[in-house]
Amino acid sequence: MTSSVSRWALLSLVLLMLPLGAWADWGALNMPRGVTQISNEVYTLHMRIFYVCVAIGVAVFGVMIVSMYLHRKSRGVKPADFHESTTVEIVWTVVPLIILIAMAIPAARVLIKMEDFSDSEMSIKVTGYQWRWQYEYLDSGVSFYSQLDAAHNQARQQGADVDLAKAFPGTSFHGEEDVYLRQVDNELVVPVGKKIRFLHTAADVIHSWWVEDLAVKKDAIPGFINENWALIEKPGIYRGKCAELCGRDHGFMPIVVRAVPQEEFDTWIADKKVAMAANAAQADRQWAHQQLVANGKQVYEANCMSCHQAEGQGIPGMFPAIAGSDVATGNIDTHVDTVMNGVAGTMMSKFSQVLSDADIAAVITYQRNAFGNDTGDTVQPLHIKSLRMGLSTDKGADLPGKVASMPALNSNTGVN
Ligand code: HEC
Ligand SMILES: [Cu+2]
Repeated sequence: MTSSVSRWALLSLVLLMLPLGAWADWGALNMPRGVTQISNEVYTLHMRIFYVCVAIGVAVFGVMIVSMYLHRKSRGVKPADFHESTTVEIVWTVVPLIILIAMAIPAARVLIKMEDFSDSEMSIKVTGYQWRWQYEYLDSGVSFYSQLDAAHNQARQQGADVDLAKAFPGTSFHGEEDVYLRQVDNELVVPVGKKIRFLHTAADVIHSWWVEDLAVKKDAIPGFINENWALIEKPGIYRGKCAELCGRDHGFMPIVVRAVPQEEFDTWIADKKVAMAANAAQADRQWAHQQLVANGKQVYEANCMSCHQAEGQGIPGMFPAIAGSDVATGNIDTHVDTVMNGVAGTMMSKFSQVLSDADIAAVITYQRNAFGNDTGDTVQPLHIKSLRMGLSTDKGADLPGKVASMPALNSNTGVN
């Protein structure tokens, strides 16, 4: 008898200790502290309120358990039959009220700080698309798109838990295996020590820009502009994700913020401007067919392959094949229109805003000459540029002087 009791006690002790294992990972379970002053204040507030809740929980359940134990039937306790106690009612109204007010004051203080956009030193407009982010540095005019890194995107097509090294023996993930599906092609680079105002909106459905370490999370709603700000003190890479169920691939629009010292940021912005100008200029010259095909292959792999597949074979019933496609081997205008404007109501999205003229021309030329589509056709970037400007195509060829003075168009590649 004694031994069975002690065995039972030992077992309970072991069971009680099991959750201790979880303590080791408490940091991963809890809200992160983050790297901004606000994120630290949010964290402190969260912990304070958490401890208040724990204290209330312990007090309420403690009283309940103790009174149930002391007044249990087997002890022969007679139930009291009193009604209405004004004192008790006043106490249990006033005490929670005081606790609520005591919690609301610091909470309101932090919330007001979070909504204070005064004195921001730079603004970045963040637009959500299915499934990429557009970043526009309003102070310098630099703008680009950021989407799931192509290598990661390819890997996920093979299944969510592939061994990256095995799946792509030749591909280098730059040691990024541990950030599988959280890597982007173009990072959002920002300076440390500057109050940055973010303006959030979306171009299709509702997205939500969420970077935990910055304590920044705002819905991006078409037709609305939401504000947010962050002042990052420590250089580093901070990762986030779209926190809205924004469509089939909503899990694949990661966010990567790289905070760098001011001088490094200035160099980066300057390089970005040069690259954007170079990109815009590329639309004004005639390209060799082979060059377009070569560039088009890269654009295809980064932007189209996830649906239309590596050999252009598509996925029957979901994504049409490009190999032998009527569109990719037929009328060029239809092909251009499909890529630039998408097909409404399908997964084929509009690429005119996402890709540069040079990239659109290249990918169309590639599709018309790859996968056995031997049309021999060439589509020049100037053709796309003219279309975009509402000019008739055949005049495009003698317009380089005119178009060169137009504002630079957004571009995605060549700017890394
Ligand atoms: C998210 C998936 C997806 C991506 C990415 C995508 N497409 Fe599509 N694409 C589709 C779907 C779906 C259709 C069929 C639309 C329809 O129903 O007409 C399509 C149709 C097409 C067609 C017409 C094919 C035919 O024979 O009907 C072309 C050409 C095309 N896409 C080119 C591209 C190019 C170029 C890119 C990359 C810049 C691209 N697509 C990226 C999903 C995608
Ligand atoms: Cu989204």
